[in-house]
Amino acid sequence: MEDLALDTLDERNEDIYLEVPIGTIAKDAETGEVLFEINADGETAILAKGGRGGLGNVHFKSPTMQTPRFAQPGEDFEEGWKILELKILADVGLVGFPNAGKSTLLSKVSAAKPEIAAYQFTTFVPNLGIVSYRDNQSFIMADIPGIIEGAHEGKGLGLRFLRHIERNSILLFLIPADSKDHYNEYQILLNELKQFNPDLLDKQRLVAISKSDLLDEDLMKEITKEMKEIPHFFFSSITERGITELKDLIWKSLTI
Ligand SMILES: Nc1nc2c(ncn2[C@@H]2O[C@H](COP(=O)(O)OP(=O)(O)O)[C@@H](O)[C@H]2O)c(=O)[nH]1
Ligand SMILES: [Mg+2]
Repeated sequence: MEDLALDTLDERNEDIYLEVPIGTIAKDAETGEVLFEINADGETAILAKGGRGGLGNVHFKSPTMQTPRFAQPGEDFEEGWKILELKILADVGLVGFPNAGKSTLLSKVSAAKPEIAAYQFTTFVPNLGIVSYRDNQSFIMADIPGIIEGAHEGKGLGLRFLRHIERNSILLFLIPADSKDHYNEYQILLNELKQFNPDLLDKQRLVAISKSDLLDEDLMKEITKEMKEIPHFFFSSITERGITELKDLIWKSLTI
């Protein structure tokens, strides 16, 4: 017992619970060591251990000793920086406004059965699909709910959508053939991502013009001119035109 007169030592703080999404990894910030993962609903783990509380001097008060000058200090607690991060969701995430054709593409290239409709918010949560690729290889594609302009400001459900985008290794932007201004639509999407988290622009990007069955050669040339120097390719989930090339391109991007 030490000669301490700290009533505060008697404080017994409650445990602090942080709620995290499934797929959260806890790491030590200094060493990068993975401490644990939360992979199930309701799972708990200790991020930093608190010491057992001490006993303040009032605890040692007795009839013969009204003002004890000693107290029992609490045990040491753990202190340090930890990182909580979400695991990568998929190899490639589809980015686009509602109706860009994201869900249709995923259903075409994988066994996933996302809802498809000409309705803005068909996809509320990311749908994952395994895309088989040549010689028994595969990659995972995520159909992320459509971004709406102003998503970064928390408009509508946008913010939640943007969080999903953080969790993909490469991003495939879909600009539908019938967009009024393809170049501008791409810039708006980029801007939404940047406003939300500038690091998102460090991710590898592929740009595709979806619903290309709506285009003839002349219109394609026009779009290519419109897109300026931004590399892009055309595909259609309906006619499957360009789908093999699309998979090749994704695979190439994932393996460099
Ligand atoms: N013409 C044509 N329409 C398509 C194509 N892909 C999707 N669509 C249509 O576009 C609408 C929106 O598609 P969806 O996949 O739900 O878009 P999402 O909101 O980006 O997931 C639906 O009516 C689809 O049938 C395509 O390759 N060609
Ligand atoms: Mg959808």
